[in-house]
Amino acid sequence: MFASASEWQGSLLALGDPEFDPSFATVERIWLDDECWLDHRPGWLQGSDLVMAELVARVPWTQRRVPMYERVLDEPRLVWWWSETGGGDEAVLLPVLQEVRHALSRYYGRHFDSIGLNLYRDGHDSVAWHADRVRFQQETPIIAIVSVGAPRPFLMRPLGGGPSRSWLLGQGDLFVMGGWCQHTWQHTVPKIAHAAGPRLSITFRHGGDPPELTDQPVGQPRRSSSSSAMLDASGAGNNSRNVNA
Ligand SMILES: O=C(O)CCC(=O)C(=O)O
Repeated sequence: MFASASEWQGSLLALGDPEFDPSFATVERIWLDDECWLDHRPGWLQGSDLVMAELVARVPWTQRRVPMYERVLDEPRLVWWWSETGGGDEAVLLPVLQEVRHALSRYYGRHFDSIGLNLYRDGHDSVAWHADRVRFQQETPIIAIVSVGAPRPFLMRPLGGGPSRSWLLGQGDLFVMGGWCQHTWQHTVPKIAHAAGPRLSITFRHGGDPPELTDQPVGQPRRSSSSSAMLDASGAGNNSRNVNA
């Protein structure tokens, strides 16, 4: 099993002091439909292999167990979670991740207050189709993911049917889901036959509960009269990249 930083054979080219572009100037906004958007910037976090190696080595990874088909099985990935309001030892996190969190808060106008880590050790590790439970607390949550390590396919599909869309995420890529994504779309990191190496996703959320033990089925999309105002206030309702920057 992949267990220590020394086993991580990242590209030497990607090693170096971690840094990122806090202006988000080169982020591309992709509209999945009228209400759901993504922000994507390949290679946004530089020095990502160093971040990967450090996190793998210092995080006290948790193996959660999930009830499945009348049995209790290991969840197919390792996780760890920190939040501003309690939970997780901040000393474990690298300073650059807190800098990323603050930069995301400034740019998106939301107070990102938690950082969740998912470690996919090899192609057997995965996360099933789901939408984040934070949708039960917020209408238009923004979830930002910085991926490090070997790229893995990340798929999204509309709730209720339709073709899925796929991105390869790893090596410092930034991927942000906003608008109604958590209500009307699902996402997954599927198992693959041959992973080039481990991948770690660093997820930034605001105002939610700790991550759920199991991925829950997506409920009906919710709508309210305040949705437009919320979208506008977050910068999610228009194409401007500079709102709250
Ligand atoms: O690893 C990823 O990119 C996805 C993680 C995810 O879906 C989650 O934390 O809910």
